[in-house]
Amino acid sequence: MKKTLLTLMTLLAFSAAAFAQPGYVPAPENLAAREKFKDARFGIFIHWGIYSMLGDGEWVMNNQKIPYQEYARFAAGFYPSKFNAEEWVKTFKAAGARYMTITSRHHDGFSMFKSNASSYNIVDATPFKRDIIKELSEACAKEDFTLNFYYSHLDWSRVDYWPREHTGNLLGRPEGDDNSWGHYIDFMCAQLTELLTQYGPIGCIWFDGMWDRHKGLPDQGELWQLSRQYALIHSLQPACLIGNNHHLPVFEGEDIQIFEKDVPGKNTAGYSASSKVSDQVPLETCQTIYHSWGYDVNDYNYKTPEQLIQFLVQTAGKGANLLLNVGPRPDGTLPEESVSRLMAIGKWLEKYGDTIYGTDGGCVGEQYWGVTTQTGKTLYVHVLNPSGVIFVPFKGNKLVSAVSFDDGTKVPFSQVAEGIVLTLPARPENCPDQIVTLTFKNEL
Ligand code: FHN
Repeated sequence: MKKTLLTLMTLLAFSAAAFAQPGYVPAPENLAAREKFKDARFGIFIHWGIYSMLGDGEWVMNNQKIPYQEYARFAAGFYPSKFNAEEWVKTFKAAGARYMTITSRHHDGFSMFKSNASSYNIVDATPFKRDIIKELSEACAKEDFTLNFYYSHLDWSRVDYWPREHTGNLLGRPEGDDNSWGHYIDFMCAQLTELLTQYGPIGCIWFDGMWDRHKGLPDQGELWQLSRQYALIHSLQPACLIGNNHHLPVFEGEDIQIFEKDVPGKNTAGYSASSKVSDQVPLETCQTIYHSWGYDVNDYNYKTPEQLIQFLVQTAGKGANLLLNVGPRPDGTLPEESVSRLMAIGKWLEKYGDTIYGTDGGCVGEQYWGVTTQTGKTLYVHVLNPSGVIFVPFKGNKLVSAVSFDDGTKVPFSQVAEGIVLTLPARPENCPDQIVTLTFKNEL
């Protein structure tokens, strides 16, 4: 049994390398984009589609078993009268984010952009008739803000999404035929071409949903023809990063690695059981602001601003970006509960951003008291759990100074063979992260 599992895992690791974009060599502009991405550390995720009208999250179609033809009728009632792309982008900038990733098409199959590959899109199928992706691309360009697209591999509306496997089986779709799958892949390639030619430079294509078919089987990349999709994206925009939330180790051809609801290396949410943390590409963790991704009127599980700030720090401590999700209302507004949390993060980043943006995950791994980030000769000690005296297990470089990041006052320390002992000053009230700046003699 153990042997079979091992063989499967070896096959999986092999296939990951073999079936995505074999021999992929990132272009110089792609490598530069990776650096920019890594330095950004914080982005906003947007899950928005016609499902927002039902206020029950983005899986409502599948969960409530809404027949696909009936679901499609919702499009005719979608009119986000208060949508304002510039306001959104300004809000995200004020939150301290450096990019946004929006669902151009989620699993329900509805395209939030003008598409010639399918009339089931926001311009052709709704009375709103405005291409919100176009408006966002213009607002992002104006504000010098990076725009990324989430793109679902999984589709609950199309008949050519066939054969079906784990989800979308109870939505009344007829069976496809032998040509269906190839047709579906052609359709996705046509849409990816549109996304990469209609909206200027795009920071990243963020795939999701591949886990719906043949999850865990070694030929998964081949089944999805990732090599074709990845080569297409990289040929249309060499600087565009590819990420794929397949919950597996990174595939050759991917430029970032994605984790869901967990910092890299952890698996509390259950999506990362098979994800091996890559040391080759930048990392990103996506997280919700409440439980759901899409707008959900019954979701009161809002994380506090302190929890969100601590999560941002924890992801940075693991050398990863945080992609924090907001689910806009059907009228195009961002829920106040979300905006107030974004503003709290923005205020915090305004003061403490130097310890997050442009840093690497610290060489001192996660400790009982918190995490570290670093740049040059500086190690930022982020004390997330209130402590009086802490031990930082770091050797081999002489500590020159230890100061409180808040006001530059000296923090008493002693350096011994095994590491550094810091006596922390009194912790300010409601402080999510007490930061001590350690400066060493040599580069870390
Ligand atoms: O099924 C989706 C879900 O709706 C959401 O888009 C998240 C975001 O990471 N990803 C999927 C589950 O892995």
